[in-house]
Amino acid sequence: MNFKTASHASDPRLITIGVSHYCEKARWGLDWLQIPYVEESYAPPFHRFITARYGGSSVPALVTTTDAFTDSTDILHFADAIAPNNRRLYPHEPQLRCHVNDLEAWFDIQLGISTRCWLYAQVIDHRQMMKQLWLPPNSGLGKLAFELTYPYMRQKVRKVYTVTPEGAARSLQKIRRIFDQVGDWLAPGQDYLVGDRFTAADLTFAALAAPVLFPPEYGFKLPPLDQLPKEITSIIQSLRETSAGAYGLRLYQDHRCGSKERIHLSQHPLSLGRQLINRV
Ligand SMILES: N[C@@H](CCC(=O)N[C@@H](CS)C(=O)NCC(=O)O)C(=O)O
Repeated sequence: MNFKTASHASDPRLITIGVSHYCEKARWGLDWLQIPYVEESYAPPFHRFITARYGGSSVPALVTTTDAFTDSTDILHFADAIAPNNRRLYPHEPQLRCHVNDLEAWFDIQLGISTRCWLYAQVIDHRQMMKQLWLPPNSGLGKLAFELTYPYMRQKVRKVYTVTPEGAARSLQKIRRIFDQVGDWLAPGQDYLVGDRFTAADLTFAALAAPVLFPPEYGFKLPPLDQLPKEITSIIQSLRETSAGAYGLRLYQDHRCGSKERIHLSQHPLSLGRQLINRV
């Protein structure tokens, strides 16, 4: 792969909150499918100024010269349709494709929401940790904006994502059930969830499980495990040791190309976000 240091005006823009696992799903998809793009990363709630322009609210959003996609699944489908044949994330065979779509939707709705709730419950009150997670490095004025908006955002996150001790406990139970189910689906010797190739089902599982696995290859710099409170690390460790956890980490090791090569492109001191470029 050849990564250059300049973008083309026609490259799609991927609007993200860098740490978001739904954004990681889209970013990984684009990296895997070898689609050049520029990532524009914002601390919440500033992403909304951008996503609103394209008829969306949440991130990721992918903006091309002709279209805007405001959901991670739509982004993967769009990218897949223009990607080289040997990288495709959705099989051509209708039955396999249907199975991949079902699993992706299930992970989106059940796993992604639970892992987000559980992790936020652990870290949302830790101001410094949240600054590290929400604020891209060298974001200039973003630091001041974070200080001003953090109390509001903390309340908002608690309310919108039901981040309560009970919500976190329920989420962890659900994560364990999903991990058990995925472990059962992976018969011995079977490397992937559907057929014998890496698909959007595998990618979605691993990206949305990342908040409870902390894979080193994640496409945004996560704090090292030893910086996290002990109770969190022991849960992460126990999930890593399950067969679904090991499978998620293996997918990251074997298939998460691109995350190391992405480089800073623009670091204007007044920028609230950052731009990253990935050229293939
Ligand atoms: N179904 C959406 C979910 C995306 C999502 O929940 N994004 C969260 C970040 S993890 C977000 O943007 N939250 C802030 C907001 O809604 O304004 C997708 O797959 O793209």
